[in-house]
Amino acid sequence: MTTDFAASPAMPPGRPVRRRRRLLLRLLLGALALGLVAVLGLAGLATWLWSQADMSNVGQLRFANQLKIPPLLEPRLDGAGRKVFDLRLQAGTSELLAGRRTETWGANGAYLGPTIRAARGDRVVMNVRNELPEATTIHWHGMHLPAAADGGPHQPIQPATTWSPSWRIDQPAATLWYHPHLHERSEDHVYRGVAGLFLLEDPEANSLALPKDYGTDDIPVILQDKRFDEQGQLDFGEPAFSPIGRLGDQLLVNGTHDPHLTTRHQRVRFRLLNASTARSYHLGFADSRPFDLIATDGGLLEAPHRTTRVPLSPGERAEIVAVFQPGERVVLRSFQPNLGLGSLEGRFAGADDTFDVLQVRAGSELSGAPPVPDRLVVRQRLDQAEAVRTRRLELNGSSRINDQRMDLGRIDQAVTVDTTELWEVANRSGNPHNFHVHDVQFQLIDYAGRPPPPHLAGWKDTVFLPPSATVRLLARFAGYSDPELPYMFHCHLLRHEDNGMMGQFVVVGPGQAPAGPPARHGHQ
Ligand SMILES: [Cu+2]
Repeated sequence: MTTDFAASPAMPPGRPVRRRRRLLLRLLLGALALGLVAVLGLAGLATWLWSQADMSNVGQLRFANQLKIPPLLEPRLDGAGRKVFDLRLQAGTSELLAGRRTETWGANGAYLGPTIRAARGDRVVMNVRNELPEATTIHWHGMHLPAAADGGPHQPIQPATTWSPSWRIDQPAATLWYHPHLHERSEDHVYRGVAGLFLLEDPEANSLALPKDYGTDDIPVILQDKRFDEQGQLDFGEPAFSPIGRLGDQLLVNGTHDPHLTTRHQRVRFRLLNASTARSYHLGFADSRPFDLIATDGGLLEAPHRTTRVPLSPGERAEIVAVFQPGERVVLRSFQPNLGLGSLEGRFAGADDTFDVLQVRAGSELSGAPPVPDRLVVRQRLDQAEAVRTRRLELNGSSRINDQRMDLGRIDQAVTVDTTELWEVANRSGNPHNFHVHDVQFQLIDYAGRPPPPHLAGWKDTVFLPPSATVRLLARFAGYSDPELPYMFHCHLLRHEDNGMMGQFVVVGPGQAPAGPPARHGHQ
């Protein structure tokens, strides 16, 4: 090094080597200082992002607003004795935050939609009129129905047109819901506000001593997180590094910000629906009082499960019954959800977030109600020995199943009608996912190698899958076959679904083949 230096003809006289060394030392120190500044800057940025990633409204609410209850949609009977429900999808403005008008979408109103209620055996007709500025769909989440009525990406409803599917309700009492499912647009349309409950009743459930007076002691709790910009409009941006899409820092319950519920009932049933696009919740009361979990996605459990917490990933439902004392106030809260992630990824996926959901204000006198029965329903058990086929589905990255992105023109699986199948679903990524199948309710054989815990032991249509977890489920594909029109299976974290983490299956008659690639009319 010094040799080269000494050889340089441009060197001034004197002590070039020492001067050169001094210069090098200064450069080195300068570089070190710059590096230190950069490292500190990055650390500062990382710390800032870290601190920003932790979201909570705990301690910030006054519970100032009475909880809104979505109205029940009254059907009319047509000449054939069918119950006809009219839904009108529309854009409008809503006062989601006090004093602000936010542009939103809804059904029969500017935000969310009415609660639909039907009973087992009813024949229903759903008239879905699209007054929105773009095509969308309405999918009946959790419903057993013909593929043509399913409302997936193959049934787009163009603006200013009406879609009128019809089917017969043929499944147990349950808390289902409806929401858009347009190809690549589900997250956007649900986030804007199109969603509602679809409650199913049956004689067996009605005969049980459970709170069932809608809006009185049977309370819908539709959970959605939102982010608002400075103008009070829905913010379509998202927090840095989120592996699951948009996460909001404000919570709405039935479209109500900062809500409370006044009750005159000692026992209250809450129908919890996670209608968020990405956020998982971990629900319980702030004082950790026990409550009874009585139902999950597909309906009542065989027996109530006494617990203090219930996890709920996007699309999932849970029904709980809680007991209140006269005059007390207690907060329903979402505690930090266990997403199965490390502390770094978890923080950016909402694992450190806590939200006060709803303050319950019990009146000074409460009308009593009998305790939740020890036994609820007798549930038919699907038998693993009857499974005619095992399918393995691997969730890869944040946009693929079995290494393929969703293609509306490709049928991924063909199932024979009136058979039971075993599906093995494996999360092979470092991201959290959940798995939803259309048309059926399923039963878990095992969850991450263990017997399913009580909250996953009943009928399910959506199940959370932390990284590396595998779940084995049984489903019976009864009744409806259609070699042309597929149903969907997908991740219900809607960004993942929109990115392609979805596949298609047809249910065919015995010996029948799929009718070939479906028309790609769902494409935009
Ligand atoms: Cu996912």
